[in-house]
Order: sequence, then C-alpha cells, then structure tokens
Amino acid sequence: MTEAIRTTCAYCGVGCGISATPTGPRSVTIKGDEQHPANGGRLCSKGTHLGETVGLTGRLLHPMIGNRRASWDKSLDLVAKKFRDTVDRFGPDSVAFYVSGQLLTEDYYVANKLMKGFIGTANIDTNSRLCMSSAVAGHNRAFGEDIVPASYDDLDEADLIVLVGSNTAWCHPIVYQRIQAARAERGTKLVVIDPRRTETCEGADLHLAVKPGTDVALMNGLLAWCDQEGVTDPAFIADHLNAPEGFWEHIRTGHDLWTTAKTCDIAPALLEQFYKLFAATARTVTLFSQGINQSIRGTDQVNTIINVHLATGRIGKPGAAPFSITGQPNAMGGREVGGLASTLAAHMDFAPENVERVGRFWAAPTMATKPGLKAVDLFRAINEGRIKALWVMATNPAVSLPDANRVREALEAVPFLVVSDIIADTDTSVHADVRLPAAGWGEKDGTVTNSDRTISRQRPFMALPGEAKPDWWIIKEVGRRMGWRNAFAYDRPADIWREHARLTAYQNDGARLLNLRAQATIGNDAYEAMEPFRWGGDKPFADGRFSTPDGKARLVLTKQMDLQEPLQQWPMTLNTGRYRDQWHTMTRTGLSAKLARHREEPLVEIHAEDAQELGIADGDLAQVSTAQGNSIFRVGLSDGQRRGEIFTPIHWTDQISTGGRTGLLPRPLVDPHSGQPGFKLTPARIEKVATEWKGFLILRGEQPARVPCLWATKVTVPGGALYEVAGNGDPARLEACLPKGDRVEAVDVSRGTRRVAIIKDGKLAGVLFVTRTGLLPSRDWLIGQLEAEEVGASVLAARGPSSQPDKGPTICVCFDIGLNQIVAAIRDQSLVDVPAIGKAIGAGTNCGSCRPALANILAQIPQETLHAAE
Ligand SMILES: Nc1nc2c(c(=O)[nH]1)N[C@H]1C(S)=C(S)[C@@H](COP(=O)(O)OP(=O)(O)OC[C@H]3O[C@@H](n4cnc5c(=O)[nH]c(N)nc54)[C@H](O)[C@@H]3O)O[C@H]1N2
Ligand SMILES: Nc1nc2c(c(=O)[nH]1)N[C@H]1C(S)=C(S)[C@@H](COP(=O)(O)OP(=O)(O)OC[C@H]3O[C@@H](n4cnc5c(=O)[nH]c(N)nc54)[C@H](O)[C@@H]3O)O[C@H]1N2
Ligand code: SF4
Ligand SMILES: [Mo]
Repeated sequence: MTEAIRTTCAYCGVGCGISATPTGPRSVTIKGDEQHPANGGRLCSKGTHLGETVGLTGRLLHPMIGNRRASWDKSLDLVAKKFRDTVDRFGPDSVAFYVSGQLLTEDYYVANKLMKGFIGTANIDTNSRLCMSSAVAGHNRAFGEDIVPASYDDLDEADLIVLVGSNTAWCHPIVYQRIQAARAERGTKLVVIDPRRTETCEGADLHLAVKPGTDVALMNGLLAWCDQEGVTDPAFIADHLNAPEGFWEHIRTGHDLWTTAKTCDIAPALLEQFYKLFAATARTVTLFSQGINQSIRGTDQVNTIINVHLATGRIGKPGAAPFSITGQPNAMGGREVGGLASTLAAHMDFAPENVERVGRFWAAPTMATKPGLKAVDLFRAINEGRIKALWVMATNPAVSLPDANRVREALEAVPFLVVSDIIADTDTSVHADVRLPAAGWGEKDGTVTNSDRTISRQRPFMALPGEAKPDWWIIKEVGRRMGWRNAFAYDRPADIWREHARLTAYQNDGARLLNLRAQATIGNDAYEAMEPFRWGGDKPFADGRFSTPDGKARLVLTKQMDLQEPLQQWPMTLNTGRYRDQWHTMTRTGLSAKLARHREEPLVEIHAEDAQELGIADGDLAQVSTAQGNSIFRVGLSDGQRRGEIFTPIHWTDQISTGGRTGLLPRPLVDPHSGQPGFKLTPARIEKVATEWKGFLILRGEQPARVPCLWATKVTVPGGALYEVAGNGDPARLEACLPKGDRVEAVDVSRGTRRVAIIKDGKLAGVLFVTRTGLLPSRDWLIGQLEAEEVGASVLAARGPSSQPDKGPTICVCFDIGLNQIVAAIRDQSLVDVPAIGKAIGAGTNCGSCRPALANILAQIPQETLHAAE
C-alpha cells in the first residue's frame, strides 16, 4: 500500500489541502486533507475529480521545435540564443515573458529574477494582471503594501458577510461551504451584490442585482449612510487614516439613499435593508473578486470597498476586514515574488533604493529600473513590432486575453515564440516556434500561497512523464545558457525557496510586512516537511499601523462613472465568467467526464423577455457580436439575468469547439491604475442563428478530429467523446469523422433524420445522429454503449430493452444524479430541504458543490405540489 502524499489542490485560490494516494503510475485516489487549515478535509467538485485529469491524454512529452521533436539541449540553447541575440540587437525591452498565477512560487521567482535582474527589463507580466491587479493596486493605494488583511477564520467570526462581484458558490466552493456553515451555526448574515442571480444567491439573506459597473456609487452610498448614522469611527479616522482634500464633502454630497438606488437600479427599500444591516453589524467581512477587479474602474471599486472598512474601523479585528479573494492557486505567491511588470520583487517597487537593494542581493548585472509592459499593452506592443521574442508559461492568452483575435495575430506575428505548457496543443501553443514540456500537478514540487496568505507545499506523487521538466528548471537552464551560471545554480526548489525568503528579509527593517526570515535557513528536510503556515500573522494592521511612510492608511476619493452606455448598435451588455466545474481554458478539467456533465455546452444566458423580443428560444443557437468580433453560443434562458444583459462562459477554445469563444469579444480597455481589463462589461448584440440540421456524434477513444460544421462542441464522456453539432448544407460530410468498421444505418426521409453507427469487433466505435425536423434521443444510453462488450444494429434505436427514464441534466456529478430524478424525489417523498434530498437519494452528500443548485431546485417547486403529493 502506497503512502498518502499531502499536497495542495491544482485549482483555485482557496488552496485546499489534498491527501493523494497513488494507485498506479498515472492514477491516484484524492481525498481532502483533514489537517489543512483552508479546507479541513473538504473538497469541491473540481478538487474531488482531480484523479480523472492526471492521465497523459494530450500531454506535451518532449521539447518541440516547430513540429519536430528536439532534445532539451538543442531547445534550451535555441531559446537562450534567440533571447540573447534579440537583446543584443534591439535592447532588453524588445523581449518579454508572459507568465501565470499557476506557476509555483519557486518557478515564478526564477522567471522574475532572470528578467528583471539579468536580461534587464521588467517586461515580465502575468495572467494575474487579468485577475488580481486591481486588488493589488487598491491595496497599495490604501495600505502602502499589497496585503490582504483577512483570513478564512474571519469568515467564522463575522456576523455579516458581503460578497461583491463574486460567484463564490461556483468559484470558491469551499469558502462558500464555510460561509454556509457559519450561517447555520451562528446565524451569520449573507448579502450578495451581483447583477446576476447566481447560485451563490441561493444561500443568501439578501441579493442586490445592481446595474453593472455601479459598485462605486453603491459603496460610497454605504459610507454616506454609515457617516450619517454615526457608525464611522472618528478616533480611528483621526489616528490611523489620511483622507484627501474634500473626501468627506464628496461622500456627503449626492450619495443619499434615493440617488444611489437610482444609479444602481435597485429598489430603495432593498438598498436600505442592506445599509441598515451593514451599519448595525460591526463584524463584517466584505469579500470581493472579479465583478470588482475586472473593470476599467476596478481599482477605484476596490478602494471604495476598503474606504468603508477603514472609515468604520472594521479592519485588523476578528471578523472584520475587506477580503480580496484570489483566483489562481498561486496568484498570491506571484505577488510575493513580484512577478507583475509593475512590481520589482518581494513587495518592493521600482524606487531607486529598491532597485539598488535588489540588484545588490542578486548581484545583478543589468537591473530593470522601471515598470515593464502590462499584459494588454504587451500584446499591443507585439502587434506594433516592438517585442521580438516572447516566452509564455502556464497561461493560454489566445483564449484568455481580451480582444483575443488580435492576441492571436500577435502570437503569429512575434518573430520568436516559446510556450511552456503541459498540453501539446493549445490555442496559444499552436503558434509557438518552440514548445517546452512542463511538469504538471502531481509532478511539481514547490510552494503556493492561497487567498489568506497561507503558504502550502505542492508535492509530487508521480514521476515526470516523458521528458517533462519543472518550470523552475527550464527557466534556470535558459538563464545559465544566457551566461549567468552562478546566479541560476539551483539544484532543487528548496534552494530557490531559501533565496526568496532571504530577499524578503533583506534589509527589511519592518517597512515590508512580507518577511519570511525564519524560512531563509531551513534545511531540505524541513522544506520537505513544511506544514501550511500564514505569513503576516493572523491580523495584519491590528495595531492600526499600515505600511505607508507615516503608518496611516489612505482613504481614496472615488467617483461613479457611467460605464454602461447603451449604444444603438450594441444594445446589450456582455458579462463573462465561470462555470462551476470547468477551469479556465479546460486543458485539465476538460479531461474529466464527470466534470463535463454540469455544463456540456457554452451557453449565452439571456432574460426570457429579451429573448422573446429578439425571436430567440431556449436551446437555439445565437451569435454574440461586439466591436471586436463574434462567436456562436447555445441559448439558455435565465431569469437570473437582468434585462439587457447577457452572460457567456470563458472556458471554450478552438481545441474543443467551433464557437463559444468568449475571449475574442471583450474590449481591450483597462483600468488606468492596474491595467486590468474590463472583462465584465462589453457593449454587444445578439441574434438567432438558424441551422438546417442538428445532431450529435459520439466517438470511442481519443478524438483529435475537428468536426467540419458551423457548431460543434466536444465533451469527454466515459470511454470517448460526445460532440453536439449543427449546421447547414449536407450533413453527410460529418461522416468523415467516423472511424472505419462495420456500418449500420437508418434513414427517416420525412424528418430528414439519419442515424449511423460504426461497430468494430462487436464494440461500438462511433455514432452520428442528425435530423432536420425531428427530435434527437437522449445521449446517455448511447454513451453507455461505448463500454458495452457487444452491440448490434439495434443500437440505432438509441434505447436499451428496459430503458431507464431520462435522468435530465446532471446536477450532482459525484453520484451522477439528474434534475428529473431530483424533482421526482422531492415530489414523491415531499422533501423540504437540501439535507433531506441528500438522505433520500445521496445528491449533494459528497463534495457539496451542487448544494446551491439543489436549493435552487427546491425553491422552484411550489410547496403546494408537495402537499398534493402527500
Ligand atoms: N469553477 C471555477 N472556479 C474558479 C475558476 C474557474 O475557472 N472555474 N477560476 C479561478 C479564478 S483564476 C478566479 S479569478 C476566480 C473568479 O471568481 P469570481 O470572481 O467569483 O468569478 P466570475 O464568474 O469571473 O465573476 C464573478 C461575478 O461577478 C459578477 N459581476 C459582473 N459585473 C459586475 C459588477 O459590475 N458588479 C458586481 N458587483 N458584480 C459583477 C458576475 O456576474 C459574476 O457572477 O475563480 C477561481 N475559481
Ligand atoms: N472574458 C474573460 N476573460 C478572462 C476572465 C474573465 O472573467 N472573462 N478571467 C481572467 C482570469 S481572472 C484569469 S486567471 C485568466 C486565466 O486564463 P489562462 O491562464 O489563460 O487559463 P488556463 O487555462 O488556466 O491556462 C493555463 C495554461 O497552463 C497550462 N499549465 C497547467 N499547469 C502548468 C504548469 O505547471 N506549467 C506550465 N508551464 N503550464 C501549465 C495549462 O495546460 C494551460 O494551457 O483568464 C482571464 N480571462
Ligand atoms: S475550492 Fe475546490 S478548486 Fe478550490 S482549492 Fe478547494 S478543492 Fe480545489
Ligand atoms: Mo483569475
């Protein structure tokens, strides 16, 4: 029996501890780590199903130069030479790295050191620019340092939790479960501020469906209310805060309840309820994420939230804090090493004394002396020919940057592109001159920092596959080959960790709260055995001292601007975000058949009345257009959408679909302080797309084929893949996607229906069902036949001898329980709450990610029908 390895989840910034027990070379049993402070043994659906994503499907296993396999030596020499030559010819500012909050701290540190101390430019930016940079800029403005002044324990101690622009139930499910536990145990109140009614609202006491982009008005109105009600803390304000000229006059003018309610388009009574609750509850945590950060006024939005906490003294105390919750597993570690183009290293900026200090510490030959290009500007600079060599690590900008079609042009145009990834073909890597195979989760070795400053180890439990190498190793090898052998002489992650820790402590007289002095001398064994720990203490700023020169925090004067100007050509507003069971560009979660069940296609969600006016029905295809481009989505009617607003998911790529690509739609406009793009608000248009036929394709085994039709989306299913397809012209061309084998076929001319199955050695190898006017059968039974021993022509009936009733869309992915089964159980057994559903049929009793969905289903079934059933 192999021993369990304690590691940290690959995905979100909650940073859950995992206990992984290998069961074979590429298989593992995953459990929550009961000892880990972030999760205490719990895992959400994504963490629970990590085991399904550690196979080698699609992995990049060897360095590739163009489409040819190459040795590490040759590939690394080429990368080093191209970067060296480019710097020699065009200067250091002609090269760039674009890295990721999914690198480990050790990887990140080496990349940052190579660029800022040795190549001599700060042109290293990260996808955290798209994610956390407004929070970083907001913290710096308010506190003088990028400190998250909260911990998860505060959620247990708060009496009120306000979620602003955060779909916590889907994106930080274990934090959400913790909040729900606090509600159940101590009656903590929960308020959600989000234009959409998400599943996060199912367990909330109040939901404010604000007009998008009006959070500044909402929070300034809240501060005005607190001021008027005498809830501000005059002593704290006098002793610990600096307010700019005219700050309070500004707050006291035009921020009354009625004006604010109008600006935010919320009923005044509802707004008053929130304001009263906030004013009455000293222990308040305001947790925020992308609805706040991803705005062209993101930094102001962050500061407006922080202003309220500062002015009411609700900071540095148990259960009272503004809480920027991070997205990626190591977003925070990246901030700590200084991996953003706008920071230098270890919470130091580009002030001359910092450049000098870090330069001395690194013994650096050519220090960067000024901030580098931020992500959106970086790709613009490539398109303008100013960047001639780019190295992308652990991010997929062809999908995830705004105006992604222009980004693809840049990736194509840059004279030399290196991509380090774990996957061979991504929308980004298909443009690469050199592809370098990186170690993935379960193979990587190092540290990550989660949302509440807890540093945990990611430990390997599988051997490196093929020739894959850890990111830190790849970067230091390039550094050495560029001529800096001693500066990059690391043998193991612990060497890098100690150096990073020493830098945080170097000449740090207390001016920087980030100080890992105690880690600077730890031995390799101690690093190996490191337990999760939180830096900066439990309550930063508890003494009212901040990291500014005078020790006082700063209030920032912010003004609401109208961000949502309806334009005739673009009458709708496009909002974008995440699904519960997919991670970003799906290179990993897309491998799991279980996780695919929650949402099998990318939906554009729209209010029913908007849809009706536009002649669009549920399940139709529709094209979403913006000034940047257009893409097709499946329509999902949703009463959680405000009128005039549509929502699309960020996950789908060219690798798995022909449409559903959100990234090409948003404007490349950014916040002036942080450079973070305004992903949540883009003027848009939507129109129905009619197709002559629709259908589906199910294929056994691995499926590299692209399906030649207008609409095709692929999901992993047990034993193969399912494609939903639709298009015009003759659907027969799709038959090219079917494998060779015995063919059985059924045609119904009147409905324009054709059903084809390919059987190989008695087993089902593929099916194609298309119809012009008829209905399509449920896919579930056919998918089940992929793993059946023997099938015959009867498979075309798409129904077994004792066919089960249709389960409906999967709600509980752990136990594969569908909507219809849940509704039936609720009706038949008169179930009244989520635990009762769990007792009756098990749904929601494993990872718990679907509990908000169960609550939603319950809420939609009228109680009378339950009594009728009794
Ligand atoms: N399942 C899953 N979980 C994830 C990820 C994933 O890909 N999948 N990614 C991780 C990462 S990197 C991140 S950054 C986090 C993101 O986590 P979240 O920020 O929770 O996720 P999003 O869906 O991007 O957006 C949050 C909400 O902001 C709302 N919003 C839009 N505009 C406004 C506005 O003007 N005001 C307010 N108040 N709200 C607005 C949206 O309607 C949306 O519901 O999730 C992390 N966790
Ligand atoms: N419209 C819109 N766009 C958005 C957002 C939005 O809300 N709306 N959100 C933004 C946010 S917050 C984020 S964080 C980004 C995320 O966007 P991306 O960072 O582009 O998305 P990922 O799919 O996480 O990309 C990670 C890549 O790294 C690879 N990888 C995984 N592990 C490793 C490793 O250990 N080493 C290496 N070298 N590679 C690895 C994966 O295969 C994948 O190709 O998207 C942003 N884009
Ligand atoms: S909440 Fe889920 S995705 Fe996030 S770290 Fe925990 S298990 Fe992983
Ligand atoms: Mo993110």
